Amino acid sequence: MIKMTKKWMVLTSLITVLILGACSSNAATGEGNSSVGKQVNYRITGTDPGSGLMRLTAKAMEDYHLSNWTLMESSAAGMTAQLDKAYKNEEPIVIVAWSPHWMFNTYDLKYLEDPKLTYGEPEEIHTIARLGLKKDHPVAYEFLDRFNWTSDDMGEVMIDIQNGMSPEAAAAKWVDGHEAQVQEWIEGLEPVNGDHFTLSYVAWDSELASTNVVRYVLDEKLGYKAEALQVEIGPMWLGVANGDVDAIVAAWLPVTHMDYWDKYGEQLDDLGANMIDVKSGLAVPTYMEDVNSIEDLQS
Ligand code: PBE
Repeated sequence: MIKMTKKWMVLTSLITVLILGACSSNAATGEGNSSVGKQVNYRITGTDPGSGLMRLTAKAMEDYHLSNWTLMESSAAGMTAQLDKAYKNEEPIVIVAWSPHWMFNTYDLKYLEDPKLTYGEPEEIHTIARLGLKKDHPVAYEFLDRFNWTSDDMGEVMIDIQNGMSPEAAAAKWVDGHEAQVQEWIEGLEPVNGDHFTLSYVAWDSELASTNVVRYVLDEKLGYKAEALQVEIGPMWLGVANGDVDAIVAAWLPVTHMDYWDKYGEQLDDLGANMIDVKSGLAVPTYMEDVNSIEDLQS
């Protein structure tokens, strides 16, 4: 009788092991009890080094005790390529994400809850000018001061670019299709005669859209010869602070680019928000049903 029970015990534990094994093969969909960390090799798919989101994610890893996780450097395009690959195979992936971004239209994604508010509340994208711009280029300055739009507006440009249109053509299409809105930005401004103007931006999809729209308006409506230089985030802030660049429309404040603002703010003219209610954080595909909060990455 006693022997029999032991046999049964061995058998039941064997069955348990088998069941657990079977469950972990469900890892791809986030089901079963394999931790999300194991499923993704404790990797967060990041974006460009130096970007606000990389700094905030490093902080999130401290705030949420994710010391065994690694934040992988990439770029905005590299991140979406990895997301696309994982998504097509329904594989688990944890990414740094921000909106507005076309990825939220193309894929079913969810932001992970951030109860410690490491990524802050929804924030704004600001237009920043070099000191002296108002005096040197009053027409461009006034337009930039008025420039503001919504994430839906920006989404139209981003999706056209994503569908293969050049950023210049997508921006031109948007401006030509939104005459009344553009007119508000330039009402009463006397076009100049070919003055040079320099914008710079980082190759984030959101800023590719906004910078090209602004450049097109400066060129086509206000008589400037404007160029848009694509740079890394550090040089973008430094360039406008030291006056090499006239303006940027890519400052995510007050949280994401806080360190750059702290460093250069006194040498800059903040023209205020060109978009409100923008957001960033960590996100996963919605098929990872059991993962809803950054805290869920701890197990
Ligand atoms: N982003 C897109 C940038 C700002 C815009 C969220 C990747 C960043 O993290 O700095």
